[in-house]
Amino acid sequence: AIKQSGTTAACPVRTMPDEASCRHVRPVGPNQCCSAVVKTISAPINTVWSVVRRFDTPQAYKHFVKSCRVIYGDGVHVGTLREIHVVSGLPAAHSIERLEILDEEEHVISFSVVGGDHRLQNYRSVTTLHVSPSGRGTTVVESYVVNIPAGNTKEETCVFVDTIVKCNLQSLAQISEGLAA
Ligand code: A9S
Repeated sequence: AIKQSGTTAACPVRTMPDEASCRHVRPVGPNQCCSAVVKTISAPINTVWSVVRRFDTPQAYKHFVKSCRVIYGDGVHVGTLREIHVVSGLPAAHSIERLEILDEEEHVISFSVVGGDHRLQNYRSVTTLHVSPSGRGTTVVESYVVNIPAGNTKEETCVFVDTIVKCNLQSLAQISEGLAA
């Protein structure tokens, strides 16, 4: 359920762990939309984190990313910039992204989109990892806020981005479960 009122919105989803909620609530403007995707992975949190924390190599699990290079910073400090090149067939060729949070203790990573030739202006995501209720796996929560592109509806924008995020988390699960096996 997505609640939106004025310029602030919470994007909690039913399956989100309680301790995740505060990380995934932030301001959403009238021309923006937000959503969150939750995925349970059968691998230890440290294994999943070892893949997710690598701001310099998102192509390790994001299939839409063809290549990535760090263009500013060291890859672990806030303010690091990366340029990704996207596989063909998508409505974009490249994107410039800024590391906003890399919290190794709390397992939080966040980036914002600051440039590129695509239509996802002001995109910002926050990804948090949690030990799953069973104690053996990991629950991943990825939320985002983005401007609604001119000519698109809020629903269209969310469907487009949710699809990409779900693909990324599915691939993250496959890779992490392979590493843990
Ligand atoms: O990379 C992510 O974590 C999430 C998204 C939604 C990335 C989207 C994207 O990289 C494309 C896949 C190229 C789609 C950007 C920034 C814009 C797009 O249009």
